[in-house]
Amino acid sequence: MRQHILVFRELPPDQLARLQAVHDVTVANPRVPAQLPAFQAALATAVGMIGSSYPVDEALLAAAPQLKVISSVSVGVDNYALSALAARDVMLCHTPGVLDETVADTVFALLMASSRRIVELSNLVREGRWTKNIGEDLFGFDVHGKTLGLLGFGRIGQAIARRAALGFGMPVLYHARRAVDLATQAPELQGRALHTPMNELLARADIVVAMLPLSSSTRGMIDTSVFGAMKPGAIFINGGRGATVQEDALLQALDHGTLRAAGLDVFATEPLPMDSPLRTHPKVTALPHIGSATFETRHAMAELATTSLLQALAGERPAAVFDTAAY
Ligand code: 8YV
Repeated sequence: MRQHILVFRELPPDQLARLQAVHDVTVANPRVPAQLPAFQAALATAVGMIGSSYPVDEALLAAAPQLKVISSVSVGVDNYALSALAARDVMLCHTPGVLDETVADTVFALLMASSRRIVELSNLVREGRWTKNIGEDLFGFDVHGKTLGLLGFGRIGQAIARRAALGFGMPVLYHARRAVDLATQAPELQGRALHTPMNELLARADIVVAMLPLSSSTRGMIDTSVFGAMKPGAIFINGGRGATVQEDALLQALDHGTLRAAGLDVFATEPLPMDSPLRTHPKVTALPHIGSATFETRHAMAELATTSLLQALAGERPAAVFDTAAY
């Protein structure tokens, strides 16, 4: 039976065509002012929605009485009112797995760029300021052999640990709600990644990477006490969600020397406001949330999200359903 689907963020044409072949599709991006009326009108009869980067809250759900399934083109689900979805028995699909390696690459690029001051020194050349052999004032810090501390050790955290331990000879410490059974989940990391209490990890890590989802328990958890417990001169990377970090505390740590540098792909407010001190801070390498932003991976995410939506609307159990009832 053809059902009404609302596409609220642009899909690759081949994936849009898969949906249009089976269902009646409205494409309306609420972030584009001219498309907002069409988006709001379509909500009334939408049975399925697919997209990302837009808050789906109680008010929106109240305007979508027919809604049965949302397929998010993201692994993170912090844009969704999870308990409201559970209460309305609206299924939420997401895209875990297909982006792990790409996000891990992004995090490692940030880690290397922050440690070796890549952006700053590339700008020095670009701006014609390379006029003599560089001196100690422009030296960076080695990455290979340094101790990596991971806050969060899910699939992406483990992909980062593989790069660090196997590619850069880095001892890896990780902190997570529970230890991971490496023998079954990541045998290549056995003896190379250690489940470590938070304060010990912070005291020992040369580079701390946050790879945390955003939830009520992680919001603002990286605060002054966390930065204060870090090794003097540590480097901080955030590849998960900006709101897990108290950005004022981060600025303090950067300005008062606890942190040598920070590499940030995510921020509490995105896009980063023009007046954010993080945008121009000399010790910060900032990226516009590009974790998964490659042609291959964004297409793979859209493909998985489209498949999940088609399966759900056909009454099948999609591969990647997020357990909203747990929230
Ligand atoms: C998404 C991400 O592209 O998947 C996630 O959770 O953060 C990114 O891969 C982004 O959420 C889309 O806005």
